[in-house]
Amino acid sequence: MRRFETIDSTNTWVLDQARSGAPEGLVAVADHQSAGRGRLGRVWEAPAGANLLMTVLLRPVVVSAQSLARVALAGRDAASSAGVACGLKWPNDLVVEGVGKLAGILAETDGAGAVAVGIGMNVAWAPPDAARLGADVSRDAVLDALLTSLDGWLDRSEVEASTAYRSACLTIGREVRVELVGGPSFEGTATDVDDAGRLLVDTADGLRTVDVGDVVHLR
Ligand code: BT5
Repeated sequence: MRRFETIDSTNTWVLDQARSGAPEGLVAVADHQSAGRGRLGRVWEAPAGANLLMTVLLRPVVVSAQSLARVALAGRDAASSAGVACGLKWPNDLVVEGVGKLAGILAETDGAGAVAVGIGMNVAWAPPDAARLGADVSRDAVLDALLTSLDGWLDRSEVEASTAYRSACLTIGREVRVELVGGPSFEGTATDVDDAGRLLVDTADGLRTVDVGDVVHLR
């Protein structure tokens, strides 16, 4: 494990290490990121020393959507061990229902079989309308719980992990508004997440499959 006081982005560092042949299981943790990233060029915010910012290198034999699902389940377990119940929101969020986003996950591939899966979890600080674990929660304890749980999820079969992901996913079964990147939005009932990590939405115009986008839970 590599710890950084400050770094641009733990995902960027792990991807660079992956390209140099680093093994599965390499973990980078930072107190602060000067260029923490979300999806689609968005910014991930966290004041220095407040939150959990980490990335793990995986070299999955399975598709990368499964890597994100396993880290999401481990993140949920870690939050639960800190006394906070959360669920998964498609495609990459951990949310506390009625409060807001607790964590975001960013899975990026190096194009050669490695996946850098980063998670930012709000521990002591959260932006307005987001959730956090609490100022008295230890980031190291959350990190330990997450890595221990992740070991367990990585040992599970694809079927077990995707079944667990589906049952923890708050989006499935919900009325949602899907906001496509730079495109129109539409509404429907989210019916499932397929093995490639795509959201299936039943709409008035038939079933739609969403690869990249954001969802708003409506009811
Ligand atoms: C994500 O993107 O949620 C993925 C975030 C991944 C961050 C981790 S930290 C360690 C590793 N290194 C990195 O550089 N990244 C990963 P997305 O779904 O695109 O959501 C981004 C949006 O979430 C932003 O546009 C804000 O609206 C919101 N946001 C930013 N910081 C937040 C925070 N701390 N808590 C809740 N929401 C936040």
